[in-house]
Amino acid sequence: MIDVLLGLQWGDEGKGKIVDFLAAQYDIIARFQGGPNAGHTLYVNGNKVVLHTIPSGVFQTHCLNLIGNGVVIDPVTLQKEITTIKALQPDLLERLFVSHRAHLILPTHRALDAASEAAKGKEKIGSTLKGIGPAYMDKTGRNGLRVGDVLSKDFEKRYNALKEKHLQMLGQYENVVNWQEWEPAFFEAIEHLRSLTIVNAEYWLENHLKGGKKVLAEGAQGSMLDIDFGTYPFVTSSNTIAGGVCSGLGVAPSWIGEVYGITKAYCTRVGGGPFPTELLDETGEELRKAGHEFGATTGRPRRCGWIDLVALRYTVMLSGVTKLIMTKADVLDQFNPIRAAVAYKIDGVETKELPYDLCSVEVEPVYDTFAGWETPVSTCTTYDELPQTFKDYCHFVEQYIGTKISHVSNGTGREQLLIIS
Ligand code: 2SA
Ligand code: MG
Repeated sequence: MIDVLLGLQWGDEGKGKIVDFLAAQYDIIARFQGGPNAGHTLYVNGNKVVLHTIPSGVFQTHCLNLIGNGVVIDPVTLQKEITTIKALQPDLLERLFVSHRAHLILPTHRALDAASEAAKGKEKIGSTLKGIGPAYMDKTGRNGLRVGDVLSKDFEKRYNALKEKHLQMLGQYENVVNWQEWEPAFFEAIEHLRSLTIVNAEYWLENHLKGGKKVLAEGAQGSMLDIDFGTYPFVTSSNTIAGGVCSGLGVAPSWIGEVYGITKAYCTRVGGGPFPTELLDETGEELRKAGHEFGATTGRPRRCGWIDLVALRYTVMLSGVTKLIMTKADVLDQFNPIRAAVAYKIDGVETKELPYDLCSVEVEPVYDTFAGWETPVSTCTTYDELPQTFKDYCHFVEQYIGTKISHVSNGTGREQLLIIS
């Protein structure tokens, strides 16, 4: 079977830590979308490691790791990441596999990302500037270069042809970054990419599945950043919901089993776009401090607010989440009261459904209020030890969403994860 793990908010729900924990039960961890815009943070033997392209199963020595066809790969970032991880995990390359159908991010994709964002001014998406949008545009525009192409004799010719197209596009922008200085590292990284294990991943996976292996599909970004269902146009360029797994790995829906959905006990967003429960006051600032809410890839401060159950119920529905995981519960220790949005008021009318376009309407969140626990939960080692006020909060979330919470993360440590069911 393939189980799926996804972020249910705007990313940074703590997917890296949970995959690292769950990986013990799986044989293969596979990334199915996104690219180096992701930042999955893991703590391994006290070392903080941030993964961007490589699946979070690399620190479980029995796990094979697959970068699927739905991922866009920046060869330079990948090479750097491999060098860092190899120092901690020398057998990495024996357990890393790359789909030949995954698309490549070129230096000019990054230049286009930067130019397009700069031209948007106030309307900018808040892209990570990793070239994600332009690379996916070339994929759907049928111009892209794929991993399999690096094995072809005329790779450089195809690269130059695509670069020419990009240069024409870049011609319409005023300030273009000096992408030429990125080219030598790009070609060095292409050489490195050729040395990796490039596989026909859909057959590779099918063989493993038929052989009884257990696979975990690791999502990146979050469901509210999904290209179709997120807060468009303030989204990323891939399908981040469970539907993306089949097209992003080449597996049939009948293989999908459990869907783990991760939510923070509160909510964050990095980049532009609507965020109904955002707190622009001191409480928001306190949440950012207590939760160390800064982008794992760009270091940008994350916007913070209360949990948004309207959005959460929507994303649980979209992916058919079977197990809900709540992370960063300990961050709320010092807050009293705690709030959760249970409806949106739009033009004086309350709704529990996500509107078509959150950008063009004025949304006033309707909150339910809960007593805070005002005691550190990070030292609890079982769910039973948690304060009753905390359990009441969890129970309310479960009731509202209609899905049970299976795990609560109460700290950054690998062992700080309470199993409920
Ligand atoms: P992009 O780069 O084109 O995909 O950006 C489009 C939007 O998607 C958001 N996005 C993210 N949001 C949260 N976390 C992400 N990963 C990094 C992290 C981000 C960072 O883990 O912290 O370090 O800043 C991520 N990647 C993309 C992005 O903010 C845009 O709103
Ligand atoms: Mg992240």
